[in-house]
Amino acid sequence: MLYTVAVSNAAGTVVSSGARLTLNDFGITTQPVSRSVMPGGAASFSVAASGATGAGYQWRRNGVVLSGAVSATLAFTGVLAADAGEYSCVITASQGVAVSNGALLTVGPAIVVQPSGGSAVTGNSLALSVTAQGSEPVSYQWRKGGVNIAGATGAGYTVRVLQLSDAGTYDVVVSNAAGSVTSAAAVVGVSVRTVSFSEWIVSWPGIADVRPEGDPDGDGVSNLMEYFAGSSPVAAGVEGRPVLGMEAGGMRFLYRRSKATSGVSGVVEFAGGYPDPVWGSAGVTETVVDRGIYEEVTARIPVAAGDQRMLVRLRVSQ
Ligand SMILES: [Ca+2]
Repeated sequence: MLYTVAVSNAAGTVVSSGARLTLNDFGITTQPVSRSVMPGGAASFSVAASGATGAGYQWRRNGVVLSGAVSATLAFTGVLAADAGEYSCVITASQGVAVSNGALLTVGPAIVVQPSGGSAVTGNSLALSVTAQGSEPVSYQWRKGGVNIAGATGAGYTVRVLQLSDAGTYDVVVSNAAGSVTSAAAVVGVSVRTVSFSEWIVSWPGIADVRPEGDPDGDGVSNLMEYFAGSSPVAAGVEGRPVLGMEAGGMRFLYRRSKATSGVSGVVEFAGGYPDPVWGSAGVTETVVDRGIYEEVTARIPVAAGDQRMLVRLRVSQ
């Protein structure tokens, strides 16, 4: 561009000789813009400069030169967690060197190791964990049956004292600024811890009689029967006692079978022929209802025509 100057006064006007002015307006006109993308997605950064002649571009990630990234646009397809970082571009032209602003690539979380469930017995603990990658900070929310678990916001979640109600399907939602991903479901099974009679009976504080046939609470139910039913041998009560009733076609005998036992079995027997009974269990059918820590068993006992008197018992043995 050619500039001249005219100077005037009463005597006349003088026009200067031309002076050439070169405007060095080399500079970045388009800065890269921060992006958020989920793993596997696409993203790009672009720069543009004005007044650049013969510009060359060199992108950097976290200040480190990216080999081969020498275009005005840096494009990603199939973004990985490892791509997260701050990107800037150095533009080199005959007019000088300019460095762009930094732009962040925030990559959403990807789950690298899924949580796995398992089975455990009541009273034990069970640890669930997930391994995820993605731009920090990453947050976690564990769920059971799709419902958030209060306070379960770490990469690991431990159920300390398992109860039957802890059985279920767990997953974890992993989030960061770019988005969220939900883990695979981990199925947790919980079964009742079993204990032998000899371990069980001495676990009652201050128990006076630990024999299977003992009845320290004086409720007419032996220790072995209390063990079988899951009732207390030191607190007299009717909970868990068998109940006998009549129904069409026979008798109904309801009893409780604890799941916490081992090495013990119970058989419903009946006898006619009073007063000289002959015990047997032929024809007895049972239906079982799961009540969590015990099973509720309904035994049906056939009654033959002419049976005037019948005895029914639950025989528990170990
Ligand atoms: Ca008793």
